[in-house]
Amino acid sequence: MGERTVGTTPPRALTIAGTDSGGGAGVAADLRTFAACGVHGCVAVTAVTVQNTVGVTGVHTVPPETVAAQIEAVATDIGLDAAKTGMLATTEIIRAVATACDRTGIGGDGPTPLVVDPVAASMHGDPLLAESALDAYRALLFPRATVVTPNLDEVRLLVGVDVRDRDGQCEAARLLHALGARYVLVKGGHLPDPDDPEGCVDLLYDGSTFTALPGPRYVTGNTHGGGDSMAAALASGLARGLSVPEATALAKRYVVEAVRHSYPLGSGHGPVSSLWTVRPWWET
Ligand code: PXL
Repeated sequence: MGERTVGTTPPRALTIAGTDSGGGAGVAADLRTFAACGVHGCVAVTAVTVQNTVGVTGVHTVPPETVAAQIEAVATDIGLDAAKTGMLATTEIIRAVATACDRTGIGGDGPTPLVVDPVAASMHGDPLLAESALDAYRALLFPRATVVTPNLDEVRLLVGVDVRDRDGQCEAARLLHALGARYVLVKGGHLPDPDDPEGCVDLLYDGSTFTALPGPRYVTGNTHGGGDSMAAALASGLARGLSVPEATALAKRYVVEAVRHSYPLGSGHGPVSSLWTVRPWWET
């Protein structure tokens, strides 16, 4: 048998996000999602969180220049087909991310699409972002974003709209789009009406057209990491060359299944299963 050449480079995506010691959210969820979507995942760690399924008890931020250096190291060697941001923690880190993105062609007019998931708090309400950093999100990241993916708590913080129904979702999408993102995805997971016949509706807006993405609403407290997985699946679709509407529709299908396969863990909120597509290799 002669020598054989093996392997072709898969699509490459970068997550710029924090770690979760409980393994449910942040970098762990993003890397699992990239893997499930057939994408090679790179990582720029922004913060280390001390947490379990009950809550976050500590946050240790990474120096902004180290965050920027991670982004530049992978962009200049490995190359990137898409990037996403998760927990960015402080104004200084947001500023460093914006500068590094500009240098490496991520977001804005650059060739690499950027998904901005404006993470502000854990599902227990523990803060993951300095309050003073909201201005930096609005001024520095939204104008560079291909898509922003806020949940309704983040919408309230960013544009001051208390969304209760579809009209509120549209109003919030318009205000968020005016901040400069090319697309806005206002997620409906936190909508107050559990009996909506359309289930859990996310709303995509491109500045002129609204697209509703309905999906079933499952009764579970185990949705930790759901938003991260949605944004990472969306980035994976973009890395594979899909349009934003196509990638969003696929990400919605993916995350619905991740929630359906969510599981209990510890004594608090368990995670969605971002590897629901994957079987242990010995069973394949
Ligand atoms: O799911 C949002 C999120 C993102 N990143 C980190 C988190 C969380 C939620 O807890 O801990 C690191």
